[in-house]
Amino acid sequence: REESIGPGAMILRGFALDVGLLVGIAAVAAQAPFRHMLTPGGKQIGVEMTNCGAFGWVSDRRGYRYAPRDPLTDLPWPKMPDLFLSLATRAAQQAGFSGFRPDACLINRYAPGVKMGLHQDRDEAGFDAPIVSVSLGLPATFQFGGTDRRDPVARHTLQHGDVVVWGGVSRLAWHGILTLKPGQHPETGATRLNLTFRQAGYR
Ligand code: MD5
Ligand code: FE
Repeated sequence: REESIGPGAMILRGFALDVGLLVGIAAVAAQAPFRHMLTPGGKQIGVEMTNCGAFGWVSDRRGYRYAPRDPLTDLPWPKMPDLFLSLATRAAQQAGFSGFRPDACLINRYAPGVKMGLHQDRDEAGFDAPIVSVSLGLPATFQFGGTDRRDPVARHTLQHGDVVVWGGVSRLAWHGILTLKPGQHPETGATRLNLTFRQAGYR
């Protein structure tokens, strides 16, 4: 159940069905709650976010960056659960990227009506390592373009348990999530969760 969707990009359908992932997310969120961050322009981001691992992605009026501490509590982000690390490493391996060692896991929470506009992930220190993304809960339509903003965009539905690995030139592809449709998922309720594993590379 592998689908290549572009150069270096692969969907592993149903690779992440372990309920331990949801337990892990709940444990992380108990220490570092989901929150709406602010864009540098001062607008609230619709997706609610938290992080685990050595570094977490943060956004505020000063910009986008990776930070070792949660700005809400000034504590280090919660440790990345072993299950998260092993799942991300195995997924990368399966897609042909050995030696993936994520130091950052961003957890995105979508409610119906929420989207993530087209963007590139460029806040990491390097782009050689892939990004591994895990979808849980309600399905979403993923938009996947090229490295140029004007390149054509393909759409893929991501379901509960799907993992996508983005490496090679796809690492810098433009991408986004269309507005989440209302629904109920037996394991997450009216919610989509996404785990995004990265080598942020700050040391
Ligand atoms: C999500 N998250 O489902 C999406 C999809 C993010 C983000 O985009 O930045 O948190 S993860 C898909 C992704 C991640 C990194 C690179 C690429 C896609 N890509 O190059 O296409 O919440
Ligand atoms: Fe992204």
